[in-house]
Amino acid sequence: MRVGISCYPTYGGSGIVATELAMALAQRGDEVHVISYALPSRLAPCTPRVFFHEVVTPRYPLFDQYPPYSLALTTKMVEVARHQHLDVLHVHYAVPNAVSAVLAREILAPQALPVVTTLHGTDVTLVGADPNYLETTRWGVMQSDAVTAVSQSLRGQTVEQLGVTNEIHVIPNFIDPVRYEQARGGPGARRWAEPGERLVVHISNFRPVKRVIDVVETFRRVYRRMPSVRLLMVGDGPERGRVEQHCRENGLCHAITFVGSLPLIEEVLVGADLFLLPSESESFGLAALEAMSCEVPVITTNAGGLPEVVEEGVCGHLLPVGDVDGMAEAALRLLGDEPVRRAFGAAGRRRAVEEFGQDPIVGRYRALYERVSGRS
Ligand code: GMT
Repeated sequence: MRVGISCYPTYGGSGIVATELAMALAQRGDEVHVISYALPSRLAPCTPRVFFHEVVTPRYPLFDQYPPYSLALTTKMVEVARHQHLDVLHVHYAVPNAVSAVLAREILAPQALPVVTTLHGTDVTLVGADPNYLETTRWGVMQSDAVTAVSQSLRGQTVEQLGVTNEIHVIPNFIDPVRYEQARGGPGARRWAEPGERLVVHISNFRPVKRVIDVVETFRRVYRRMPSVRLLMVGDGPERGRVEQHCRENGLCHAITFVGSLPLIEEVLVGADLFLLPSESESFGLAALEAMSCEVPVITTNAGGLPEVVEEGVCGHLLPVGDVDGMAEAALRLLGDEPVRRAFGAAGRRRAVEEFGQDPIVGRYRALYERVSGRS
């Protein structure tokens, strides 16, 4: 098939899932055209059968600081669909991608361009439900030929907050098991550790919803009772300055390493002892799944879709949002009991591969493409 995939290229989970899907489809023989305003960070260079199309939004004095990105995106979608003969256009993140895709479909008619929209989380819960975007987001979702959400929790929130009435298929995020097997031989996270140090890792885009101060507060409580522990903070974003300041104020700089954004996340997960994700809300929690797939136990919150990913008491612990004392206690228990910590890690890896392995999940997307394009 010829598949168009539109996504955000940055380090957010939706762009990662879209890019991994593009590469997996291409590996199986499909031709994939990725449409975005920059090259997605996860896209491996020179991947056969994956082609990148950059959305350029020209500036003009009249636009001031508001150039019409959605129109440039729609135009690029039309161009790519027309000249590359796309069978289907799959957009990741509803705002504004679903609206642009539906508009492209209307412009192209009578050429058929079925639109599949995957909802990822903040496109419903924060951005899409904002009154300034609500009507267009709902319209884009309702007009799509098929809609998927990455968890049951997100499906429920979409119905509740956007008021959409069309069918929403739950297709969870996935991991490529091989990727982590390949990293296992190398130093992984240990390259940032002193010999004998235990390593706790956090990965996110440092947005308020991730509650990064809770990461440090949890770690501070652990460090008080276990000084041979180090925190690796991976990623970047608006809260980074505030959290670095918090580390300085609490005299923790020597025990915390800010690594910045990294495209190969397995390189900071393999060899880590624990993963911390104290988010306020999380439709799925791809970073938690990636940690599980690297045999790293997860301590997180029971918010949103996280309980669908992390199994309480089996591969990690789920605590109420803001319960930094509880998270620290859970972390200390696991860090202090190596056989149990290892058993949690192994259970997480098993769950990641069995429930969220790439092949069956990519197959479900493909089946959806065949259905909407009338091939099945
Ligand atoms: O806020 C983020 O983490 C970025 C956002 C995105 O769309 O890039 O992530 C959302 O999509 C991910 C992939 O499906 C999910 O794993 C994240 O849980 C979700 N984030 C939130 O719901 C806050």
